[in-house]
Amino acid sequence: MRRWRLAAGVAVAVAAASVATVIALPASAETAAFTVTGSWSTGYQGQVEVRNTTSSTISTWRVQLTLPAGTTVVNSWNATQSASGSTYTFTPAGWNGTLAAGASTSFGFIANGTGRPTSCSVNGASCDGSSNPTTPPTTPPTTPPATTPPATTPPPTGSTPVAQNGQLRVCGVKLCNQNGKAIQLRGMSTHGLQWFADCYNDASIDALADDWKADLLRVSMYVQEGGYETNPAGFTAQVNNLVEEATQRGLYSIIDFHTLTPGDPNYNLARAKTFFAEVSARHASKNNVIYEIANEPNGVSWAGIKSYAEQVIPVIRANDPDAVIIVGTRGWSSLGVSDGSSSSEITANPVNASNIMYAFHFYAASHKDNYRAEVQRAAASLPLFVTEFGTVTATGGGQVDLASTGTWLDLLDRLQISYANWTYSDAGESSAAFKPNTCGGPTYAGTGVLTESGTYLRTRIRTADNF
Ligand code: IDC
Repeated sequence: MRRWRLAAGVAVAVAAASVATVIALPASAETAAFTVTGSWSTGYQGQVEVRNTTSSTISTWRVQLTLPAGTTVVNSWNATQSASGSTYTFTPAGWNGTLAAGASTSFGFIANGTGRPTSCSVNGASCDGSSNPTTPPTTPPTTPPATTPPATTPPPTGSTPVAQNGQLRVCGVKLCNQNGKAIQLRGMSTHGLQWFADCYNDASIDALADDWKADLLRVSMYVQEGGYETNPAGFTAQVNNLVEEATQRGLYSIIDFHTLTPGDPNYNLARAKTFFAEVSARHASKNNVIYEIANEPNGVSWAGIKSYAEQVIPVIRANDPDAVIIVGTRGWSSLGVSDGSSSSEITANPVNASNIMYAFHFYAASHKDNYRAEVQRAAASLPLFVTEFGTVTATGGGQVDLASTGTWLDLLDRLQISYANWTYSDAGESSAAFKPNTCGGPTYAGTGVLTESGTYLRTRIRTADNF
């Protein structure tokens, strides 16, 4: 068997956002090198490059890393990941198993905790350079600049939502696929990544794609409440990783800049520009990324929201000119209704940009006929996207109102308005799709792990798409 070696970063302290390659690689074998591509006080982003330095093609690879107590892998991309205790096994994602002579591939992961791998193996062989005294150390490869993004996921193939629909665009008041056909996307929103990162892993996102047959994952990155503002590099990496996870499965992904308190998005204008410049550069070549620039503006006028949008949209467009961008609306994205206003203020003074949609959010137990009437009216003149809704009250808890939810979803289906449900998480609140304490796995598919709300949404979302 060919011998693989992994250079593991066991003893290297890495500064935030720096890149460090750690152990020397053998000169003539397949190799794998571990680097830390970003770190923060509570975790880091790791990357492993697998290289075939032999003279013949190899067809698969398997890397195992053991992490010290207190550090866990929360998600990974460009590899299939499984865990047994503290040992994490990474095998090809499906498209990156075969490596021609001299070729390489890389996969990445997010670790919660700061402990670097304590041991590693490749195809079952030890990969600790020190265990093989016959292997001479070599010079570490040149450190790439910190801004070099990890390999991004190639375009999807097959019958996934993205394979079928490709790059979306706004056509009149509808969302259209690459063939100009009006379509509806149905999916789920994450909860706050600062709280529920453990809910988003290979197996749970597999369940969303394969068992729920969803089209869409909304990646909800709070800005306050312990979110982005506390660790921009870490949260940006987390969002990027989840977009890669969605991309690997042919799902559309909404990048939600989850402003909530304070409600004026202009408070976060500088952060939004920085964040969207980074994520749009990273995902520019993808056809499945939708940008949602402000979750729920509140306590701010439509003019203030419009001004914010007209400063953030060009930042995204500079990198990713053809992506659909969604603008939040007044009164917690209620089209103004929760502020005693209406969508008329938007139609009278729309955002000066093309290929954009407007967000509408509802919580079925709180928002009923007058909100539905406004959505129906607005949908005639504004492209709408329900980027968030709950089956419960606006608190995210309380009674699940399936009657109102059903009426809402029937309306959205009829109007072909896309939607994402709050939340794909095991939060201890009735809006969560998973029962409390189920995100640790191992089971995410089926209804055994689901709440009343999750069971209902899975049933709705699983029905056939009309693409
Ligand atoms: C809620 C969460 C809850 C959290 C709270 C404050 O469900 O666990 O404590 O936010 O961050 C929204 C927001 C969304 C809210 C949700 C339910 O976009 O962040 O999540 N909601 O209250 N708008 C209307 C309702």
